[in-house]
Order: sequence, then structure tokens, then C-alpha cells
Amino acid sequence: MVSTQSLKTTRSEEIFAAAQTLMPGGVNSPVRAFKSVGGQPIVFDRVKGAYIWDVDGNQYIDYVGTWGPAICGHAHPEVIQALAAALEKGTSFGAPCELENVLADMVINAVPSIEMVRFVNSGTEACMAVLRLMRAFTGRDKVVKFEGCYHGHADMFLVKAGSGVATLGLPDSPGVPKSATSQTLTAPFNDLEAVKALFAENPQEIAGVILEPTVGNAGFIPPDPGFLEGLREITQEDGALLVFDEVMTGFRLAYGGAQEKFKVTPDLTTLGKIIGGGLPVGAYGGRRDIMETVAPAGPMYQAGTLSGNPLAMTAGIKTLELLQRPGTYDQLEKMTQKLIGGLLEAARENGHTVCGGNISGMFGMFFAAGPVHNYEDAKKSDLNKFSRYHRGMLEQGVYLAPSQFEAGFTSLAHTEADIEKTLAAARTVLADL
Ligand code: KE4
Repeated sequence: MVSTQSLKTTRSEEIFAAAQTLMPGGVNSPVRAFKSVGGQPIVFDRVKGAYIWDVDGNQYIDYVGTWGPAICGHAHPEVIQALAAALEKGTSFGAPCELENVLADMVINAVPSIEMVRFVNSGTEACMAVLRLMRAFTGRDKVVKFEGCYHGHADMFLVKAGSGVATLGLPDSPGVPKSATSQTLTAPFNDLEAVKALFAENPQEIAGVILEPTVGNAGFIPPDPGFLEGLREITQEDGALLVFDEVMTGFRLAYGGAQEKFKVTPDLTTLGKIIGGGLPVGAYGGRRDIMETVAPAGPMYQAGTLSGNPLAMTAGIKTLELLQRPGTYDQLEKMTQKLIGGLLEAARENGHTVCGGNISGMFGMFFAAGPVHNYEDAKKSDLNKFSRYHRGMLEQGVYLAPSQFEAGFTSLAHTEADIEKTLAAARTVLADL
């Protein structure tokens, strides 16, 4: 475990400096650059189970799990073994392969809303496609999303979430034309009245509502009681679709995702991360009558060279098999409850105002009194203190998501000893924060 001295990151610094001359910001996804927490990003060398080793030989207990996929632990031996066997038969076919049937069948049997599914290669692709499908099926153009919810980087989702009730989307990234977001309406998460107002202002014009049924991209924000049920009613009444973006929550909050956990069944669902077991996979699925709109069964076009490739299918199949083992979600719940309960207690014992919680293997903590109901609340938390906390934990050998506006993830590989070590590190860091 890392000593309490400041981290030796010479090699990380060298590699990251070179990376910045080769790739924008030195990364292939912005959050990895540690911009929001500051300090030297850690360059990974290898991962295994609950652990990371960086290129300077430092070891960390990992609570990011490559943003969710590593729910069974990194490089699980049975996943690696299955991949090794699959490799012998090639890496990509670009043609039907039985493994696609196997994973599709597992997803359909697991997720209440899914009667038919299409595999793609990322969560962004899944959300892009599901948006097109919502519009194709209803013949309507407007879509509702929530402030702080992230559905990948497709133009129509990169909307500056307006304040107040309803905002016609204003793009918040250069390169996104107003035309791409002009049909995207936003509302605060957990605000049913705001959604009702949107529908009152746009009767029978909204194709659907898309949301993270538990937000992980504004920090960890669960739905208030009745919120999901309310959205189900409002959309049903108006003839709009309800879409759960379960790229992060799918197979994490329960084997059937948030929709199983909260017993609210949407019309369509997007998936990613866990169903690829660490390889690139996304998926969208739902009611058969809607999914049969998708080409070549129907007219809505969507395609992908590597969609359903045998390696990603293999890793996904093995991962879901491992998750089907008895006691999986009890273990995740107990382990994560102990973790977040201990972190909150350590913070409060050291005079910090915090709130947070977990659902199964997904957790979060804000330096705020809370409760945090939405993105506006989250933005009021002490971001500076979070940055110092993140850096301190890193020095103690604990790898947390490098942004307050992310969630934390545990895995089946985390042990009691790992949780104890994490809590000891937190007590040290929070005492000096
Ligand atoms: P990808 O395109 O990154 O596979 O998935 C996009 C996406 C869609 N929907 C939800 C709910 C998501 O959480 C994501 C991606 N999540 C982020 C983590 N907050 C990925 C990490 C990153 O951007 O590097």
C-alpha cells in the first residue's frame, strides 16, 4: 500500500507529458485528465480484482472500476479465460454469430422492459440510436432530458441545462449547432412539476423523456420516492415514451437494473459498460413493437462495424453469468453500505458536513449538508474540498473518481480488508482536510 509520503509519480508525469503532445489533453476521454480535481493524473500499468498498479509501481484500491464495467473485479480469471478461447476463433466477424443470440437472450431475460435488443459499441451510440428511435416511432421531435444527466456526447444531448422549469436547449459545446439541440427540453432531476409544465407547454409534441433512473453523472443522486412512477404516468398519458438510460445502473443496481430495483418499467432502455465486461459494448432495447422500427426490420437506420463482435459478446456473457451467482447483489449492497457509511462517519467525526449513500454497488458523497436532489444542489457542494479529499485519498492508495460529478463503484472483488484500509485512509485524510 502507498506510504503516507507524497506519491512518486515520475513515470506517470513523463508518459502524461508525452501524451499531451499526441492526444488532446493527453487523454481519450476528458475526465481522465483530472482537470476538475487537479494534480498529476495517474497512468495505469495494470489492474486486477479491486486493485490498480500505476507505472511508478504504486498500488491503489479502485472505486472507479473503469467507470462501472469491472463489477466482478478487473481482469476476472473466468472472463480472461473465456476471451482467450474466443480469440482463437477471431476477433471480429461483421456477420451474425451465435454469441449475439446468447447475450441478447440474457439481456432480454434480465431487463423487464426489454423484449428485443440491438447491440452497439458504446453508451453514446446506444443513446444516439434510442433518441432516433423515440422520434421515429412517435413521429415527434422534442425530447426531455434532465440537468446533470449524461447520455454520451451526441450533439442533441450536449445541452446547457437551463435553470428553472423548462429551457429550450442551448448547446454547451462548440461545434453543436443550435438546430441540434433546439428540440431538447430540460428540467431539474426529481422535479415532476417541471416535467408536467413541459408537457403542458408541448402537448403531444414530445417523443419521450430520457433519464438516468439513478444519476451517476452529477455525483450520486437517487430518484425521490414517486419520481419515476410520476414520469411513467405523465408519459403514458401524453403518448410519449419513457426511456431509462441504464448504461451505468444496468446490472449494477440489481441484475435487472434500476427498473427492477424501483419496479418502474420504461418503454426503452439503454445499456453499456457491464454488459461488455470491459470490452466496447452498448445496447438499446425495449418493447418489441418499438424495436421492430429499427432497420432492417423497419425503416429507422442504425449500423456498426463492430456491433456484436464475438470478443465483446464473450466478455459480456461471462460477466453476466458471474453476476447471476447467488448472493451477488447482497454482497455488493452490504460491502458498499459499510464503505459509504464509514466514509460519512469519518467525515462527520472530523467536522465536515457531508451527505451521500449507495444503492447496491454504486455510491457517492457530497461535501454538503444535503439532501442533494438535483444538479443545482450538487453544484453547491464544496468542490474545492472534494479536490483535496480526492488527492489525499490518492496519496493514501485509494483511487476515487476524479470529479465530484461522478459516482463511485465497488466490485465483487473488494474485501472487508479493502474497505477497512479505505476507511483508515479516509480518517487520515479527513482529519487534515
Ligand atoms: P460511453 O459512450 O462513454 O460508453 O457511454 C456514455 C454514457 C451514457 N449514459 C450514461 C448514464 C453514462 O454514464 C455514460 C458514460 N459514463 C461516463 C462516466 N460518467 C464514462 C466515462 C468517460 O466519459 O470517460
